[in-house]
Amino acid sequence: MSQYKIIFTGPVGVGKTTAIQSISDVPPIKTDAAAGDMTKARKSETTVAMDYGIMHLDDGEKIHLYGTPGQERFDFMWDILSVGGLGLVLLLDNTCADPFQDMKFFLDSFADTSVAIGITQMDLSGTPTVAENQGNGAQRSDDF
Ligand SMILES: Nc1nc2c(ncn2[C@@H]2O[C@H](COP(=O)(O)OP(=O)(O)OP(=O)(O)O)[C@@H](O)[C@H]2O)c(=O)[nH]1
Ligand SMILES: [Mg+2]
Repeated sequence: MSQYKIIFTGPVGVGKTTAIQSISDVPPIKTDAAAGDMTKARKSETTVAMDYGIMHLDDGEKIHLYGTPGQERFDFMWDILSVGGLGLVLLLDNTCADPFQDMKFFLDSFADTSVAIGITQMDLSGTPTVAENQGNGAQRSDDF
């Protein structure tokens, strides 16, 4: 039986834990703890180690879903979680002042892997548009 690993990453509060919780076929494992710093202004809890879930495909294949912490002070987990990954889902928050800066930062931090980019909070902010996001992501040929 084939098994794959996909890593979800992106800035604090973009929705990594929520995304894995939404698509996992098993109750996800979360490591959220009370946020005690700037993050607290946005939400009460933040991931401190990882999220984990599983998607079962029809042919018996399994996709292991790993979510990183968003806070940069836990970036030592990013490398650990990335080992053996098929690719990366990079989530960007459309309500951020400059989501393209986050895009560049995370693409630089997770070099040498295939990336799919998802934009969250588009219900709260319609800009940048999907086309504008695609234009900025085109700096790496394997994106989108
Ligand atoms: N309105 C709106 N809310 C969203 C969307 N995506 C996620 N959220 C909400 O935004 C919050 C995101 O929280 P988390 O899933 O904990 O974010 P995270 O990326 O895991 O954050 P860290 O672990 O702190 O890095 C949750 O309250 C979600 O319900 C979206 O597209 N629109
Ligand atoms: Mg989280």
